[in-house]
Amino acid sequence: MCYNLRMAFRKIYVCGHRNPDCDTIMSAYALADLRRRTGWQNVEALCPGRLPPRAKWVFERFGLQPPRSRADVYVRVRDIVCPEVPILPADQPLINSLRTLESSGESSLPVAAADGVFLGMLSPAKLLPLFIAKGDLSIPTGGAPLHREMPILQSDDRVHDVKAMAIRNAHNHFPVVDAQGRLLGTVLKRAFAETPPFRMILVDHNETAQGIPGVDEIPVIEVVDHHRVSFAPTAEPIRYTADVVGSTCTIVARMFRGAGLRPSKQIAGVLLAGLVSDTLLFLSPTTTEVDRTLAAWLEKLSGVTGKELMDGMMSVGSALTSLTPAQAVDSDRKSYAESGYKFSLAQLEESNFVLFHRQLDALGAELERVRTAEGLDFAALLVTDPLRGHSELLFRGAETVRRALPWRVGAHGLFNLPGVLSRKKQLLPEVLSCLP
Ligand SMILES: [Mn+2]
Repeated sequence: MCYNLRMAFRKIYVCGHRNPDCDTIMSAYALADLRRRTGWQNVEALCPGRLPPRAKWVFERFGLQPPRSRADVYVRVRDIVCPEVPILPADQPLINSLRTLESSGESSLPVAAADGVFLGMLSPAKLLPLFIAKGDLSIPTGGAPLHREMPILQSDDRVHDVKAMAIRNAHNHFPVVDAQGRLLGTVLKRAFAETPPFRMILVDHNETAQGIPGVDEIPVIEVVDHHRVSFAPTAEPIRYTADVVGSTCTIVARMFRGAGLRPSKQIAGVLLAGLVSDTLLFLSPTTTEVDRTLAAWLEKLSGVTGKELMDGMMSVGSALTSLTPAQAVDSDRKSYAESGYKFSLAQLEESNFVLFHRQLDALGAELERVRTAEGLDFAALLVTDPLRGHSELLFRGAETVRRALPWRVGAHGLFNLPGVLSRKKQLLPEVLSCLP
């Protein structure tokens, strides 16, 4: 009857940025493996949102189970249920329940029916009239007067939403039930004041605004990244591994080496896939010698070439054919707030620009919709052809920024960006320099 009492205590999530790309997912997956191999427990890589088709292809290629997709990591009431507080079965003789209550040191304990449904709390004060009338403690616990005056929490409630109420409430513990009214256990009032039982490792990003929703509720213990630093000061020391290299997978591969460990054949393949996808098979100007050196090492360990993985990923239905315009714009979109401007830059890799030009109206309308819905000054979509090494930019919003952009407008009213492959290293700096 007492199911789900073992809570996931101190789970460590490894998670990349929202709208995940291959580098973010592969680096999270491989880093979780590295941490487990170096003795950490309860480490789990997450995919923030939907697994993109190209990432799915990589996991299938190596016969691996992809990381679990999660929409958010908000801390829920079920996560802070205290496993030490017993649940009293309704059919147990009252005298036994009173003994449990006494040895627990609690002022009251929850009672559940045989089907798990919460009946009420057993507390000595409520029992006094019963003692006086009968003095019979052989009745079942469920037959005794129970009380239900305290708030009953739902297991799915966000801790954030019920915290203030719980702390102000006169009761010291709260029963937690699921959607069917079944008792999961008890949350102690003090649990609301404690740090949640999870920890977070961020990969391929360090700005919580770009992270999985809820990431700011969980203490970050480590960051592995190759982006600009915008991380808030921390209360305690954390591990921070960053470098100016072409992919986060490169850094994770180097961490394996640094620990004196070799990734397995499959993990090496996963790392290689993330590395070539982020460096666009070494064509991106973000590529460094370190990326090439580690790619060669990963090729040896995995028995596949980077080219083979890149071809495989590119052969999987492009975003423009397999997704709606809304999904395509959202699949790899990052939001920024700079110099009083709020904006969003999306990027797609596509080697067939005809597909792009055919959907211009729909994609433009989607950018406009996102811009209005999120109160942005402008929103743009960079479509990059990694094979030919250039990009085109679709821009909606702030006319002053648009006019300041350094590129020529070509056919279809799109900006032509020859040689531009990297949003981070080429597009973003130009955009930032255009903000008045
Ligand atoms: Mn990356």
